[in-house]
Amino acid sequence: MIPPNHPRRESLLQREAVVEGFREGYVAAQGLIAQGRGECFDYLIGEATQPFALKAIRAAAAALLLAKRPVVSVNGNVAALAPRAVVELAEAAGALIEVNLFYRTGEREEKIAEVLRRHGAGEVLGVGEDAACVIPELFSERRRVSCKGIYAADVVLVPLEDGDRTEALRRMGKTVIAVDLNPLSRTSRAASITIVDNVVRALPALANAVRELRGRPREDLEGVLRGYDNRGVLQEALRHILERLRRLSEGELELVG
Ligand code: PTJ
Repeated sequence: MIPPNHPRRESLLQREAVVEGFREGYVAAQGLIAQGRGECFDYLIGEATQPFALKAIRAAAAALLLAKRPVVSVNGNVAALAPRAVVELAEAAGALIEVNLFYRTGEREEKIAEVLRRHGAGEVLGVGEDAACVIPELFSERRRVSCKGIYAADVVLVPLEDGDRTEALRRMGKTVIAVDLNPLSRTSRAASITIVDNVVRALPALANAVRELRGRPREDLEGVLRGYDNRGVLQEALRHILERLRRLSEGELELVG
């Protein structure tokens, strides 16, 4: 039980959610390590959605609204941390939801689909026989995808993704939106749009941005996308971390929590 006034309550609740998902058998053991890495980067960016993430969120919302076949990909960690946010985002963007796992087992797929359904999802793709199509040149179990989901998608949102698949999806001509707290990861560098933020904050913020931009003329949305520079956004994230560490190290800034 985490006391309501604990200074690190939010972070501890997220950790507990991932551990609980592991105990229930749908978060991979490696997912616990990924969460620890994420916590570390979240510390560095200040555990808040920063301006560089807001830029990426706006571009991602435009890409989702312009998409013909958008898909949200879900793995164990995302199912544990933000199941309701996935469902709300998919509804707002008219996107399909697909389970796609790096450490794939039929049992985990089923359990994740069940978690999503418990949080309001209708159809969940990528489970069992549905993952019958193959992403070329990819050797992890993530190569198996739903033929009517990720395989046919033009825009794929991949929270907590691995670099290989991001690159493979880009080679297939898809727009890849990543959510990754690590601005140095291969995924961050290979994605078309990288939201350097915690999925817990980024997915609801993205759903809001989609609702805000919905109804804007196509040309406006295309303008938002044209003006977006992912390399510049990642450099901004690194400058933010650098400046924050400098201010902390010189006593200009105090940590709260
Ligand atoms: O459920 P599966 O089988 O598909 O496996 C999922 C994991 C996450 C285990 C798998 O994709 C994996 O091994 O990922 P990596 O290579 O550890 O990368 C995870 C990335 O997500 C790292 O760059 C972390 O910094 C980042 N990350 C971790 N937690 C969060 C996060 N980014 C955003 N929000 C988080 N909460």
